[in-house]
Amino acid sequence: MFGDYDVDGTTSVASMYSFIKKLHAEVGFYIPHRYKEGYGVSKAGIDFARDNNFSLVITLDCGIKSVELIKYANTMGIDFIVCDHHMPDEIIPDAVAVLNPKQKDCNYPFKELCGCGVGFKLMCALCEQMNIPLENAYEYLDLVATAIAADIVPMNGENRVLAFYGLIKANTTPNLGIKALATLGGAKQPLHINDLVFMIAPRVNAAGRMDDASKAVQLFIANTYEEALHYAELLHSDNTDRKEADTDITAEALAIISENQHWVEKKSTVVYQSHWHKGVVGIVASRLIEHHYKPTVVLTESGDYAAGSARSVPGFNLYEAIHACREYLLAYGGHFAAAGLTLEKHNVDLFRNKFEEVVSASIRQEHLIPEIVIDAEISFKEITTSFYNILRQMEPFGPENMTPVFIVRKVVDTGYSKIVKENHLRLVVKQDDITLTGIGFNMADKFALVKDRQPFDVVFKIDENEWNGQKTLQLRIEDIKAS
Ligand SMILES: [Mn+2]
Repeated sequence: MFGDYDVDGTTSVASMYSFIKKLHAEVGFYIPHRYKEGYGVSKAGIDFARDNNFSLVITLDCGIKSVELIKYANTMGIDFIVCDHHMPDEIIPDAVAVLNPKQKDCNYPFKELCGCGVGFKLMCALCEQMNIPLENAYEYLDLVATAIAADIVPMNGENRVLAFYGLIKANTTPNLGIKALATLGGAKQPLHINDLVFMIAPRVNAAGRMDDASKAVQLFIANTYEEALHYAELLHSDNTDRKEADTDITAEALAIISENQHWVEKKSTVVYQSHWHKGVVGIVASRLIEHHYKPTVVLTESGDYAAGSARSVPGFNLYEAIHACREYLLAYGGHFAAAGLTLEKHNVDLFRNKFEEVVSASIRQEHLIPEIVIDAEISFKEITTSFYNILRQMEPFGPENMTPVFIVRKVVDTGYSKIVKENHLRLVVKQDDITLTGIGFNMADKFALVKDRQPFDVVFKIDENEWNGQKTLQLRIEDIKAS
């Protein structure tokens, strides 16, 4: 098994490894190092297969672009099965089988599986072929659900079905690794899809960012809870390091931006510091966008060069903009919303100017204003338990099937709204004669709009709050504005 160092890669390797091992086959796994080897099939990985006498490599969540390396492996008598969901190039690798629903001639009806989903399909097919119960594959549905949630694939069609059953598995007989991570992270039962995204994904990804993602596979293939807990603690500590680096670097980057006041006027942000940790520059770019809402590039030193990550604001094609700056770049790649790039250190300023020129010429004013898509206007009297239960039938939520967002107009403070824990806003508000409570994280600055008892509009999702065994509905506030 050869996979990627992210959640999709490690869950797919872990599930396929455990599945094949149960069939009494000699099996091993290999996760490339994020910095030493990079993404995709690596030469070091093939050499590992040769040195350990493996005759077949199954790639998971990668491989579709590794035409040359697979050819190289073939010369040493190593066959490949490619399970991938990334967009293929013109030339498909010469493997004994290539499973990828995005191939031009692939008639598989659902195109949006994640890498772990493609691996799962191979397991199901093997069960049928070998006449063993499909439950042998279903055992890994919680890992599949985790990968679907973390890889940001559409939560519709088959993905929604797999995630639905995967969540049931995660809440009844979970993979020991998921159980250990959820316990360490203090997750409340039952787990929701968001717990998989925010509790499990950052910890698994932290392993690849800060160190070596192999231990994420070790976690998911652990045979005992004690063993799983051991690896979960390692991931937990990588995540603590990651958070620290992330917080420190974000603070430094924000300070750099505010020291250069004219940058605040710009349509783009490009920051560079040689000592920043490579593993978190993408996360930092996303954080900077929360403060300065514009396309953002965060660079650090990587060997002799400057390298880093770029993140966009919705609606703006970042890849095109990076591509237009290629005269200053040594390498770049990515897509609409995110990209990676490498350049000569002495070109950082030139790149910053060019990028600003390109972005300011092509970005539309509306792209620079954060947008909330509101699904419907309702009134407080419609927010009932039965309404909430109907909404829940549409779970699991995710891309293409987002948690519904509502607006209620002309609500008024009851006098009990207040700021809690310094920067959160606790609302106790009414519309007509119905009172509801709500919480707005990091929205203390909006309190001024509330406290003078003037009517305001509130945009929110509906949440269930459990306190002392009592369940009540509350608003999770997204935004408020004067009516
Ligand atoms: Mn993937």
